[in-house]
Amino acid sequence: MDEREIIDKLRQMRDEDQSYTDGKILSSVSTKPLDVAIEAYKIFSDTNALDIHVFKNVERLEKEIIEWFGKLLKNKKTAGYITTGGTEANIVALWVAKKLYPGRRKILVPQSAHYSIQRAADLLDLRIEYLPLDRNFKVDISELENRIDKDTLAVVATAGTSALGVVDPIGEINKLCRNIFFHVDAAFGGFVIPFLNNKLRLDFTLENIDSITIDPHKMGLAPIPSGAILFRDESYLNELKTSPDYLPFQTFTLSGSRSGGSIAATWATINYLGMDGYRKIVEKCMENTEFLCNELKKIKVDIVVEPELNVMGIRPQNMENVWKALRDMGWDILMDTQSKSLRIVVMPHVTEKIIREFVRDLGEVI
Ligand code: 0PR
Repeated sequence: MDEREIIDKLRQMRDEDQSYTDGKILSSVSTKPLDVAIEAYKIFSDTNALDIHVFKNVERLEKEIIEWFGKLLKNKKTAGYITTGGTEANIVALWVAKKLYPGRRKILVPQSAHYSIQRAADLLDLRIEYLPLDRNFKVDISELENRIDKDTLAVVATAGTSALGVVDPIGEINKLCRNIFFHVDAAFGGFVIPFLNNKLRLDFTLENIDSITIDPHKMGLAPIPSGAILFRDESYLNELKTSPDYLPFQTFTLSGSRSGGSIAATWATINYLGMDGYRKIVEKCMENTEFLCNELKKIKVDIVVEPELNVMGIRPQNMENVWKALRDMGWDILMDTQSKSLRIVVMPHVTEKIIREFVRDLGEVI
């Protein structure tokens, strides 16, 4: 095939699938990346972040991203790296936990946690105890307190659950986690909570938080793949250091080769938007979430819990049939069997106009 044929073929295939700009993608946690990020990716597409002796500037860009997160999380000592996403970040967090507390095996995990935690436990031979949720779908804090014992290695909380966008009570959990590893999976909420002007808190001033997962490729709006694992300081990463015989440097990442393109694209996105840019985007998404809630109330569709972030679960009657009919109309929407609800993520591409169209279609279907 020649170049033209290849590009035409791929263009046609891409166009057959949905795009964020046609607006019907309501369940995805990703969105269309910025042009500047795509350009940044191209410039660094031939680089490998593992080869820091060759690509010193990739290391520098990554360091600047981590420093930026340090500002976001109010801790200059923040250390970490860019992963392939939330799954890798969660695995790495629990891997470090295991190194820090050898001999302990139990991890306490809310039932609402992302399935990557279970995979991490499986890989690391840890024993998960699932914690029940309260009526707001947050972890039952008294149950958590009762279950902590000498074998407890780590506690996991989620800041923006995958199904409902619920934020576990991080501040209260923080108080219970002295001498226990405390990991917060803020894969989704990490780029939302710091920009809300309310009482939700997510930063290292909560003194027992050891690590936080935040994904630039979700509400950070960076292209996939880009996740981040962020630790309180450098000492955590030292637990993972290894010196392969043939490499002139030490490495601590779980993946070997890593895309320098992803790092450049993430750097471009955070620098283009800046803290103020993210604040404006989050404000708009929250405004649209509220608008959607109000429109849903008008057609008497139940909302599972009042959304704290730009994610919500809805429970129309005859949910499964409604879901199928919406899908037939081209709406991408996911059904969560645990909370028995349909998930809507109000990403930046889900505009007020799209919300009106969606609610009109939903009303018709009902
Ligand atoms: N932690 C949380 C809280 C998550 O929601 C996710 C992703 C992860 C970790 C894992 O992140 P990676 O996928 O980057 O490894 N969960 C997404 C979600 O449940 C996955 C997804 C993506 C689901 C697109 C649907 C979809 O359309 O929202």
